[in-house]
Amino acid sequence: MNLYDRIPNNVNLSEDKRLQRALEKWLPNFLGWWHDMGPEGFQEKDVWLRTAIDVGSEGWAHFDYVKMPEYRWGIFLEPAQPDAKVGFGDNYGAPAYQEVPGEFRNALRRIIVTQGDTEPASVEQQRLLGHTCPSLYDLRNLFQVNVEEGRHLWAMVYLLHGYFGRDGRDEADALLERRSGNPDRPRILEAFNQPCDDWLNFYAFTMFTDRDGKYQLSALAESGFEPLARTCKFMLTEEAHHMFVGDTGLSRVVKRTAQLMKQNTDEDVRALGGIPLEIIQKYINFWFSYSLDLFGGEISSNSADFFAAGLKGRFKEQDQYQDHVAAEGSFTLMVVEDGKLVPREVPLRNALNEILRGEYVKDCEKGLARWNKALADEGVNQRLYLPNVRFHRHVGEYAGHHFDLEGNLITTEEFEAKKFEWLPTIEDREYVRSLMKPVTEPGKIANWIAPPATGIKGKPFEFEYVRL
Ligand code: BYC
Repeated sequence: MNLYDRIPNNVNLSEDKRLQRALEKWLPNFLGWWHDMGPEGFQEKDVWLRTAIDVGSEGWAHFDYVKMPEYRWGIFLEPAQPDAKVGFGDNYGAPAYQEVPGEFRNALRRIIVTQGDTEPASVEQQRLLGHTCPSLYDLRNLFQVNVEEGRHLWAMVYLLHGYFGRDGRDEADALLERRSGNPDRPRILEAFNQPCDDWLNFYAFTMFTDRDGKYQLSALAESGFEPLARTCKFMLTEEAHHMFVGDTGLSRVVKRTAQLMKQNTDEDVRALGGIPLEIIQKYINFWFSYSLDLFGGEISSNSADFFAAGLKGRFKEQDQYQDHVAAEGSFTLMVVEDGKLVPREVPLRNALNEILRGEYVKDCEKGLARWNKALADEGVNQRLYLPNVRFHRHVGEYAGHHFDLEGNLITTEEFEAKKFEWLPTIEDREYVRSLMKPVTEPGKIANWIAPPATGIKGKPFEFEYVRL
């Protein structure tokens, strides 16, 4: 563990001078990007942050006040497994790849670049949120998420520099050049070009979009390219907190709305400064559907190729499956043919995006159950739900068609007539934004959200998580 190197790492960076020099050259570019595109207005403030210092399950993180630009972004991989094997696909059982196999080079680089691109993108999307935080606790959580996305970028850049030579270095540079939402040089995946400019968006993003991260990273943690697998395994440790922020954040908004609904049953919670359940539902519809797109097409030869090559597995490939070759078998999904939804059987390997998406949906449903419990606990009868997976899709079989919230195929006219009931309107967004007034006194909380059940790492909610 080289914790006090310029780039903290557990990969013996100081023994690989070429790589060390390359990464040290990239470091000031990263800091320049962080300065320009990281959280605006808080760079000089002390934030009570968790920093990764090890990879063990116990005591891997250290908590203290840090100014974000001084955060120790490090490169941490889970320890190598002796005799690691390719765990699935056509090369199942062969020794794991320690170097990039020539025939898979492009595919692997593309996966790593796509993963890497999401990390700075999310920081860019969230860069103005600090100005409207509902509490110091939430402000700190935002910054925690941001610095760790920065570290996840480092993780992918390490792989690009360490294993892909010249074109890897070029790709690492390009990761700092694309910009979320910029029409000329957008981020690669569409969810990462959507604005995330209020805290309801932030919680929905960390609930739904970060959760795609969990599933993609889990699939890559199975990879036969061992450096990628080891990197992703450790990234997943940090990712859990990001989803916690989203899940509990939405739960707290729902709880507060329910409390306000009870205060005055006849009245729209708007009159009391709350966020109506209808608007929360529209934000769920929006971010859930965009996040579903992140799994790629339902029928995908890319996913079949990635699996065959042993690069990207299924969720919990080793624990959940017996047959790791999956060369036979099929999967039935609904497709649109001649204006109708009909079942189609496709080879299992071509349906792996859809299978991963299915795991993700099950996980999201648990979040919905928690929020609905918050409603029930407050004695409110209304419930929140996930729209059908076909609703509002831009990638895959359902893109180019319209579906209602139950997944029925509808016409463009029918969709246009209903979309304001299903997705956030400009007025909804403006209303939510109008509530976003910063609350920065320790222990205080904005009116539209309930306080958290507990603070962070044993500290109370009243703790001064950010010194302003
Ligand atoms: N947007 O065979 P297809 C995270 C493209 S989030 C735009 O259907 P494939 C995080 C695709 O590139 C996790 N384009 O899909 C969260 C292909 O292009 P070509 C990020 C898209 O390739 C919050 C074509 O459509 N990690 O970590 O099997 C904060 C056909 O592709 C999209 C990863 O994504 C889209 N949504 O799967 C911070 C893992 N979807 O070949 C971080 C790495 C597809 O026609 N990425 N296309 O030019 C992958 O494994 C795959 O690239 C995807 C797509 C799962 C994204």
